Amino acid sequence: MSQSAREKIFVGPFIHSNEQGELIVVDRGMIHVKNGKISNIVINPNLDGIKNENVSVLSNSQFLVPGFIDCHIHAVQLPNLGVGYDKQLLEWLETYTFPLEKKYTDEKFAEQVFNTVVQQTIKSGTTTACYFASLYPKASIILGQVAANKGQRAFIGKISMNVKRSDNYYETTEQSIENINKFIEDLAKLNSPLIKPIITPRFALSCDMTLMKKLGKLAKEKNLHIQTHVSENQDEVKAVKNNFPEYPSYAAVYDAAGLLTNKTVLAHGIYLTDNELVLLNERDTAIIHCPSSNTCLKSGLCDIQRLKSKQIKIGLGTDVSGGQSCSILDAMRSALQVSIHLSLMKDNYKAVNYKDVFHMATLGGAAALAMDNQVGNFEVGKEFDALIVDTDVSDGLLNNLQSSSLEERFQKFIYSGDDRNIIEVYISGCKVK
Ligand code: XAN
Repeated sequence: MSQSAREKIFVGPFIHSNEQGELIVVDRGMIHVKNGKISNIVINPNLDGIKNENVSVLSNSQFLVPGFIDCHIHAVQLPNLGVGYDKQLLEWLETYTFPLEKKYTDEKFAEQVFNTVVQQTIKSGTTTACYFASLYPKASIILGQVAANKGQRAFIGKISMNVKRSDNYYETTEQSIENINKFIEDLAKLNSPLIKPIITPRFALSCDMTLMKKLGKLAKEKNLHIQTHVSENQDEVKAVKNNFPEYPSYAAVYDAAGLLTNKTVLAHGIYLTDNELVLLNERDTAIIHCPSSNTCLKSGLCDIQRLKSKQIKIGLGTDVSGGQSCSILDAMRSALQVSIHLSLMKDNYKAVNYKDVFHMATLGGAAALAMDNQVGNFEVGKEFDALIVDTDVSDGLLNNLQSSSLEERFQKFIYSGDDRNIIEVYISGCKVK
């Protein structure tokens, strides 16, 4: 790509969050992008002397927002989207999920599914995805290749599980360590600055302490991110207590393995105790809120206001296919509804609002993944990962029957918009939709 193609100026309204979670609404600004990064931001710019060829002026119905960050999505589970919600977690895994995941020894199938996942998530505005990939290293590399080819920023997690199963859907400890090392090596060969490996023990019921400790050590040696699940379902929590009676809590099991770091994201966390939250806060470990999955699998209502009050970093996840949609916009709405349901059940409970869920889907997710110095909002020096939203597309569902302010149109998009309103998607300054 030529130098001028890597230089672009966007002029128009933009909306983003700051570290405090406040919404910043700019009616007219200029964002200058050079080599994928934001090089300058001017509020109420004067365009005199600026070369037209690189300038995109947004129309009255358009505005820019930072790209969405899906902190927890199972790429391999996409074919099960929308089915299997008659069961709860542990039965759901056995009945629907593991049988599907075993099919990824078929590399053609893997490529087909992953092309769809990456395409659909980009279309829905996901500029960074934190993927649970496959138990199989080859399929996991294919996911990395597809994300790199389509220009999505992604963490790729080859799943580790060494607890013996009668269907052979596990690795021995030795295979598991060999496979994860080879996976990390092969993923690096893709040579994409957008793609990173993430250490992915499935959960404490799929891995023994020996494997978890080895994975914790590997993450430390190679300074890698870590992802897993925690306290999603009451039967799961009981089973973990049963399997690891020597540890005081579920979080303590991970801590003993060295898996709780400032680059660890734990999906769900519905049933964490106050002591566990203190531990996570001390380790600067994030919880990823997966409201759609928590509802579909009837896992429970995660109280994110409680997590916030304990200063826990919170990101948002679609958790496909526990969750029924690969759109982070849908996850934002599920988060709003779960919080409203909690407020109906509890006295003096303040539900989160559209600004809070937008923060979780952008800068909050970036902080959860310890990459808020890189992405999440519009700041000079950060990567330009952004969406152009248009609330007046001809085939869209948003009504524009009366004039509304910029923030009202933003609200409409959060509550009632969809991928048709996301007309352009940029990742590291490159247009990918
Ligand atoms: N725990 C899990 N929870 C979930 O929502 N999806 C999964 O695939 C899984 N595995 C362990």
